[in-house]
Amino acid sequence: MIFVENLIKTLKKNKINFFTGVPDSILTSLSKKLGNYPLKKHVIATNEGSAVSIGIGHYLSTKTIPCIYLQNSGLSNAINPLISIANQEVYSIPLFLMIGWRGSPSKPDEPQHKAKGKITLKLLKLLKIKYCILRNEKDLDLLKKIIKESIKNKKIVACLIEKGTLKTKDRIREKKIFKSITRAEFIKRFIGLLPLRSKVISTTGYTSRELMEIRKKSNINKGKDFYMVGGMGHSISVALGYAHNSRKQTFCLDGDGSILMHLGPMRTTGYTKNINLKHIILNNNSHESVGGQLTNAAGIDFKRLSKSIGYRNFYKITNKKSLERILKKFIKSKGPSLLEVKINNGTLKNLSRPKNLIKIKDNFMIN
Ligand SMILES: Cc1ncc(C[n+]2csc(CCOP(=O)(O)OP(=O)(O)O)c2C)c(N)n1
Repeated sequence: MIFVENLIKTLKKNKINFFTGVPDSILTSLSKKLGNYPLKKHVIATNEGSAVSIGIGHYLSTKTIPCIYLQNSGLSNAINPLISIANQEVYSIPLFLMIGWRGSPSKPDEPQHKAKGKITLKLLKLLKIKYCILRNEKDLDLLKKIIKESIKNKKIVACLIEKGTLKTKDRIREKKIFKSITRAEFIKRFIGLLPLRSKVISTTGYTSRELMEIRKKSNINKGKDFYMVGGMGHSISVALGYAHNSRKQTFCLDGDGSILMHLGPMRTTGYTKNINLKHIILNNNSHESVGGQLTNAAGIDFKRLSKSIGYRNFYKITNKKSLERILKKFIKSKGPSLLEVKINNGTLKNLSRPKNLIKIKDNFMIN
């Protein structure tokens, strides 16, 4: 076990004072601490490649090493700027990566995390990134060593942290939230109103888990689901690829963190003009599935954004009263249409996780 306060202290002693990254559940206590930092010292990025690049820019202007935090699944987003810009054979830019190691072979985890967890160390070796694994406070000495090496040789280094390692000395206070619409309330109405034989592609995290749970409990079988258990940010692209070759009504149940991770495909959706494609953003302005860190989606005018990039229609739901009326209009509309649903944080308890993924895929592919 490691206190996050001691981890941050070690970084500060080694002149690491700037943080950027994409939140991860293993690193939640770090995110909570960074939540109190000024923008100058902490920037939440939309994807891990962008976080690495912000870190590169930080080094160019300050000559100090940034801390880039990420889940190991995000290593794939990060690889491009890591290998093509920061790598020692290119610009040789020192960076410190703090990686939440989901699917580490010593911890039970979900199929998508197991697959990435197994190859994480191999990936780092292939990228010639020296790493240490932080399991207890003694390991902070290893951390000091590799940071020194990073400074001296101007190279990228990393530490890996497994589930349950980081703790905080703070008492975590649960925020009381005023509930208008929750994700679950929306999903219940949504699957009730779905046209027969429609398809739903749902995003990573609580959205897919709640959709699966609500389907199971309510026994509503109109439509079939494909759960994006990984590949965060790619749900709309999968939905687009599906709708492009099908006459089925195709719905993408997306999150604000997810859509911001890869915003470009919204433009592809806009210009391909598929009439059967309907895109829903469940906007809670946060990465709720990994601890509720801000996404900063709150200030975005999705109406103007969607119109300017070619969506035919835009709808918005902000309260329970108008939910059903607007949802019906959206479902009937000619796509591509965007529906923004303002939701409050709050998730169903004891959610199960999609497990038999091959069966889910096979079932989705049957008419
Ligand atoms: C590439 C990648 N980076 C980070 C994560 C960790 N992660 C899982 S869900 C999630 C938050 C998603 O936020 P949002 O789409 O707004 O949905 P919410 O959790 O609020 O329902 C994050 C960051 C991931 N799965 N994949």
